[in-house]
Amino acid sequence: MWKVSQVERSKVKKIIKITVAALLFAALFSVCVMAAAWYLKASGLYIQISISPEGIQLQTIINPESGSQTGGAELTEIPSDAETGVLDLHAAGSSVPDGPDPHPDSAAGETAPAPLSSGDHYRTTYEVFVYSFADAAEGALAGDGIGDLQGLLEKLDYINDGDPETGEDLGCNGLWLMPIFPSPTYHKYDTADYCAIDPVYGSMEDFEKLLAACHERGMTVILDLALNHTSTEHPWFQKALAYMRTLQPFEDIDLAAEPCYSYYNFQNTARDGWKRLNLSDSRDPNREWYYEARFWEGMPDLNLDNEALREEIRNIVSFWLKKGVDGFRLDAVSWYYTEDQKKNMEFLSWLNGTVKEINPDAYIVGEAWTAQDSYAEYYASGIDSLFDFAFSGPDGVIAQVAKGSRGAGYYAAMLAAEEEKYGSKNKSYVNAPFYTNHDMARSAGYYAYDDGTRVKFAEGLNLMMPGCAYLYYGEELGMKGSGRDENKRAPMYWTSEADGKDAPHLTDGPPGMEDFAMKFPAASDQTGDEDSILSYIRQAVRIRSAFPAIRKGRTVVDETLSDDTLAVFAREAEGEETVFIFINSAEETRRVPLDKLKELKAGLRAGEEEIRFSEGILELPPFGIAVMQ
Ligand SMILES: [Ca+2]
Ligand SMILES: [Ca+2]
Repeated sequence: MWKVSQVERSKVKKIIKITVAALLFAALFSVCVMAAAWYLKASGLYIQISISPEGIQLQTIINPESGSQTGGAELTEIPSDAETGVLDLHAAGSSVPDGPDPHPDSAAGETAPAPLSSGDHYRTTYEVFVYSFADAAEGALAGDGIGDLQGLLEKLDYINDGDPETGEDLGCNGLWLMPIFPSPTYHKYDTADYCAIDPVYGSMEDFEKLLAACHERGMTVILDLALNHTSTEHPWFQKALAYMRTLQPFEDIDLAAEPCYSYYNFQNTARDGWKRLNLSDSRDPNREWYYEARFWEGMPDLNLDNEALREEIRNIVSFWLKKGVDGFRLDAVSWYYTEDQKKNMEFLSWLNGTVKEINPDAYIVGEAWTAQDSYAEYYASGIDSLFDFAFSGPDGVIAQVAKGSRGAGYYAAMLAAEEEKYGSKNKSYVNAPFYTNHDMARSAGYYAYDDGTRVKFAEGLNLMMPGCAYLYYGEELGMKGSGRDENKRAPMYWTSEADGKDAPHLTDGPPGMEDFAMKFPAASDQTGDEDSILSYIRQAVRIRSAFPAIRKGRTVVDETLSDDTLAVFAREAEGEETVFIFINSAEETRRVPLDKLKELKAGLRAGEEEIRFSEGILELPPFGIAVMQ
């Protein structure tokens, strides 16, 4: 029998009383919080708590519905501007102007730009992996499934048809060719001869034809130059090995006997990052030899301290510059001297001086895949550009904003902050923004369930950055490719039809590439569809070309209008008309009252809704970008 004592009964009553009181209190508290939130929202104010490495910040945000002019606290320190003062496009409390708007529903208005001078480095450059881009339709190299220079020439109109009035090309005015020199690998980052063309890609004559065709179209051509290492098949390395095989037991190295020995780093003890040499036919079987090879045994690191090697490098850059090449993309500059940034910068300064002495208009962009503060330092070497890794890849600023884990305000604040950072190292630096490259997973895989809106928006963010912006081939289609490197370098998706007119240009892709299906349609199917990713990117490149201030200007954030998901900033460049860029990263339309800007010059619509400017109100749909003046 279960018995309850008096004492226990009173205990139970007490517990019930306390529970009821606690529930009543919790309900009352919730009602108070909801009422407070409703009040703040109604008065146009949100409060957001953000936790960042700088600490916890309380941030007030404009209510997107009410459009109230409450200012937002800045996300990161934005450089102040003594000359122009704080940008303020719409003072709080000012009224909407009267009268009809001259461009009530306009998203066009940009005009065809004049070609740039060869010394103008503020471009839009297309990165091409020749192997996978286009197989020739005619000639000796046609039909082998490997892209070549002739195939690239046949498809050059796709990149730039030389007529700024047409809208059927991408409109890029720069071309970065991934390595085209003879090499035993498909990717060709291990060079066997720096002054020749890999026969799989074509002849020197093919290259000269391509270069001339690019220049006719106002495009510059930069070559990928890997100077951290060569191929083991390079004659320099082979000569060094041949010499070492002649060494008698315990014979000292005679540096004068074979200069190429000093082009590399050899030693007799094993170390991390060094590979053992196979010298089975050596006359000195008592000695083991190791050579520095940081990336892979087929890529021996060069000893860039060697004066004779520097003379060879001078001759190599001179050879290409005299041919008319416009500059170089330098591979792996942070690896030149292992963990020695000072020496890397010394070599870059020397190389920059050497190149500019031959052609002052030549352009150099370096790949230093490091933390932002580290690659920012490299600007002090004097080279024009460094790839802006902080904004790139699946975790960079661009993808974070396109995913929604950060807002457009963060993008603008990061831009202003990095411009200050790079400019403090070299006043004439040219930023090199890019979104993805041949070493990164393609962006179509970054956003689950995306219908293309986020892929477009992200590339729009890339192409609205100042400097020389880079576009990796196939990203304008939303091509897929991730995992192993070969997948990131898949055949350009010209057409899905095996017998279509673009079919002869289809390549087979690198050996070892996995079989996978594309997510978005081929180039032939996206052409003519005004809502396609390709059409969006063609438009973005055109806007970039039409407004020099977008490319050359510095970013000045309007802190009154900007908030977490709305970026409003000016681009100001000397001698160019200032433009104002509006970016909405929110999932709802923003209505921005403006009384100082009169014209919607261009718009990038990632979704279905149009961008409108009417009666002093800019209507910016989700993931929309507007350019105003
Ligand atoms: Ca071919
Ligand atoms: Ca090295």
